[in-house]
Amino acid sequence: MNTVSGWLRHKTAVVVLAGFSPVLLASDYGEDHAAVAPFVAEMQAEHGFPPKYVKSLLAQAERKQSIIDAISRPAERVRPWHEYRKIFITDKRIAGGVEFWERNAEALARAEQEYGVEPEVIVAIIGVETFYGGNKGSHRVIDALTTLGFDYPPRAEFFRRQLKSYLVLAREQQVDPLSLTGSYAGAMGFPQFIPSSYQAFAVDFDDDGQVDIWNNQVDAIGSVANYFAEHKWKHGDTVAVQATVSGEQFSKGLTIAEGLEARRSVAALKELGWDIQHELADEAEVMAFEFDVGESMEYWIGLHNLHVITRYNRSVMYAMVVHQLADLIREARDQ
Ligand SMILES: [Ca+2]
Repeated sequence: MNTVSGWLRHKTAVVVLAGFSPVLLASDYGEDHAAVAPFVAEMQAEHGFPPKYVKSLLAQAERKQSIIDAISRPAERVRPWHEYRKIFITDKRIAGGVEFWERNAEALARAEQEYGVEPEVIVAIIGVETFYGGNKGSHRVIDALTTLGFDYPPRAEFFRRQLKSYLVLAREQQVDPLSLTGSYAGAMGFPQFIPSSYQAFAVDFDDDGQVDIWNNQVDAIGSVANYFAEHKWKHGDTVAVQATVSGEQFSKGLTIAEGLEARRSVAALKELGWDIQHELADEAEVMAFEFDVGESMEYWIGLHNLHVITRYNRSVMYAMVVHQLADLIREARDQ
């Protein structure tokens, strides 16, 4: 606790025994927090963690009001595409991508060979997520996951599971779970993997025995590539194509502003008035969406690979930013 009022609000007593110095410091996640005992018991039953060890870790975790505030902040108004795009697609981020690629050319080429994911896609993901590692997040992961898992009821179940994954991965990697940092929601390292994604997809791509997405760019590259491969990325496939629309029916039944839910067959879209200048099978299922580009609207068809990018982050604008940034980095590098 950092403040006097925090001390006063807090239930844990500071015990001062006669003749001894203060022996018990207030802890946010000591045994008087109702969520601690069941969690400790589950970690023992499910993963064989000694209760004493888990208790001592939790007792060193801190409840961060800033984390609760960040996650409960009302959703920003949905920015139109042209504003959203400007945040991520900048000359600086394109140049940074070219540099990151140069620095990691060998690993990126190997990732393309082993996982079938183009270098520019991997670079763009790391560029959008953390500006190539420049902004990996400064919250202690233990604080983020404990605060949200124990003191944020709307998402408690999800974050409790992440906290479990996190303690398990720290044990496997022999790293101190009190030392690692990430975003306020516990997303970690260059690729901002949450612990369950780390466990499912992170790889030791430089073969040094550690799966280190926090400090090792080679492992980060292999891990992003593996994530995409596991979600069935198709090397060389078109990601998205522009379309034109005509008539009054083109948006019928499509929540096209959201994009993701608007999966339709090409044949069905044609009937609604979509004209797609790209060879696509009539039965192909695609995403149809519109983007506000300021003065007008653009109409897009997202193909399989765009859907794969949304598996990284469920937003069609996110996926299109990654896709366009990837192309721009590739162009800048080829010049
Ligand atoms: Ca490694």
